[in-house]
Amino acid sequence: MADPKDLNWYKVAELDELPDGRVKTATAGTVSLAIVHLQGQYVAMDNKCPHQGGPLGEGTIERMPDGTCLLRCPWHGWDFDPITGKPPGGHDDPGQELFPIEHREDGIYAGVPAEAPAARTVTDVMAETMVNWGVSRVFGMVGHSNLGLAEALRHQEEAGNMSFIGIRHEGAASFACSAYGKLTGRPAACLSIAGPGATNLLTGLWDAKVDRAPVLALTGQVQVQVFGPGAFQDIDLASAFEPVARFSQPVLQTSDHAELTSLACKTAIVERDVAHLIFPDDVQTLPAGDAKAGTPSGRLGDTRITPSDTSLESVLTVLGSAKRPVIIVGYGARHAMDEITALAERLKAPILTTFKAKGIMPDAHPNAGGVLGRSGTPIASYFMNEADWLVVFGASFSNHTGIETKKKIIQVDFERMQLGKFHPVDIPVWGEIGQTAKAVLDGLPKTLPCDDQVPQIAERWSIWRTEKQKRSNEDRAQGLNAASIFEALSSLVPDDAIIAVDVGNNTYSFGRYFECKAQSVLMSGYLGSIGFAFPAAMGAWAATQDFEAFKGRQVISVSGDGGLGQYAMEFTTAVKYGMNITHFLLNNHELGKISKEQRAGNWQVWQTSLHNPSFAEFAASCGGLGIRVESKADIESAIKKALAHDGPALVEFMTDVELV
Ligand SMILES: Cc1ncc(C[n+]2csc(CCOP(=O)(O)OP(=O)(O)O)c2C)c(N)n1
Ligand code: FES
Ligand SMILES: [Mg+2]
Repeated sequence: MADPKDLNWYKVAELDELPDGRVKTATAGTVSLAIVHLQGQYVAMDNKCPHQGGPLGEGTIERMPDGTCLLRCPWHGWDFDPITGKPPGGHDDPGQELFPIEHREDGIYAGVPAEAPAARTVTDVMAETMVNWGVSRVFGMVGHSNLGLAEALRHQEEAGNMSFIGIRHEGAASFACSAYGKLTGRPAACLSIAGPGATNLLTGLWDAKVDRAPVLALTGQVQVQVFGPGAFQDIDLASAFEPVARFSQPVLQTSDHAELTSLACKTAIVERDVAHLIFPDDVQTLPAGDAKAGTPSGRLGDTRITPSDTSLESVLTVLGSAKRPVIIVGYGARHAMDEITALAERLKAPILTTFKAKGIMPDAHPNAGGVLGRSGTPIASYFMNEADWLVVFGASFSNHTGIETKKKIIQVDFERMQLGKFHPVDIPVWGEIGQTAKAVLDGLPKTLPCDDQVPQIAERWSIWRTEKQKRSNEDRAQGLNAASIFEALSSLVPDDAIIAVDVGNNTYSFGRYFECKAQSVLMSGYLGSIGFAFPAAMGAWAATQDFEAFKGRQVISVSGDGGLGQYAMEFTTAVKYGMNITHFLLNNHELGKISKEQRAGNWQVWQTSLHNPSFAEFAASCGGLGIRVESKADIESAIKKALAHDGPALVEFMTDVELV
């Protein structure tokens, strides 16, 4: 045995804690020990049973008919001599490793050798590579089949390169990553175990995929040698993730670990899609020696591509003679609004947005025509109907937006597959959106024949604001109306807040009534998943910590009671990590949108009522601020108080299901 002076000593039991004839588990540094107390003697032995790693400290000491005692493993009953740690029966098996014990005045101590510095593993190389590619945030749950990888992520967190958020449901991790990617264009990673942890990730990953957000999914897996025959938590992850992940590969002993990770990160960033790595348990801790980590250097090109001269000519010819051109922007245009706004000002034309792009054009701008479509305003639909040409930047022509396909259309997009996606357009233009808008503006003739539509925009807003005011005064004595809530939020939410919305009538109302200044709006667009808002706000909050450009921006989420019910426990995650998120809940005790659909479709209203807790009390019991609002007079003060609260807050508005 080593010289006691070279050992690290840890207290493993109080003097009177462990009755004679008993065993318990104790941790000395990072070494797990079984501490035996038998016939006045203490023994410390390696806690891990050599069979399958069962915890001997949770076993039992049994007295045999011949008077000898045996320590029995709790899992499958292997026996050990409690004093020597050897198996009974004179095997030459060396038995369990023993560690020296000291009886001191204040307790029983065990001495364990000082830890050797951790050897660099393949997952260390992979985590370093992720960091080099800008992955600095991981949401997930650590567990049995990802502990080696988790250790590598922990090393990166300790070095200040990465931050980890432990969620309550893996679905929240992938939604948070999706929102993080939608907001920043950069991937965060979500971590899960094999089997159920991995399958829980799928909804949020689909959300990211269909809305073109980069995400890195890291799933644990069973050991390589039990792949396939249906071992515990062994599901075919490659097949389960195949349709959602643009890149999905198992990490094997023989893989080029740095390059595999670089390709995963590159796919997520360039394709704006899901990349997935599967980590078998036994591969995660393989030694990597001094293998170099991968980097993005020389692997990414400039994205500012300009359209061809021919495409530009066609656009300029049209706009040189259009009478009432109208610009429509989708979320893909969000980084090009300076150029597009300049073009709109020159054309004296309105800019309408899709719902997903709500907020990328401030509603107060003289050229802003608001949101088009089902969650939109009559202003936007008026201008679209009156237009002779629609100039569409970075929109995907969803049914929800309903861009009128009978109109003459110029469509500009960075992605060739997006051009004429659902139907032909008159002029498809392939180019980066900002570059294209600028080139069009620069090429326009000095005088243009188009109408000045700007005064009409102001008139239309005035008509709509009068209508909103009327709705905000409605009261059936059955709860608050949505118009008055969003009227108050429009004036009180900070100009540059990040707002994650959900799905349902609450979200339609947000689209119609909330007037954006410079807020960023995040939503589950094409997937349209209820439950998105709160975990998305966690993702947005993480972005405010990770990126200079988002620092200090207030994070808000809005949902209905159905939506919040799906991920409500994540409120505890927000409290644990001190996330400054303010959630506004429209509680109508109903899947309101579905009842409305049942009525509209001449169905019976069936199974849409909800039995809720007091969400305000729930928020408070989680350790946050919770406020319940029942009267219109209290709306503003509740919003102000919640926004001023430093930490997670929830305002529960008791709303009228009909007044949406
Ligand atoms: C994951 C998921 N399940 C079901 C739906 C269908 N769905 C759309 S809106 C909605 C009702 C949402 O209710 P609530 O959050 O209370 O919003 P409200 O319409 O009452 O404002 C449901 C169930 C969905 N979009 N996503
Ligand atoms: S793990 Fe100890 S007997 Fe199986
Ligand atoms: Mg509801």
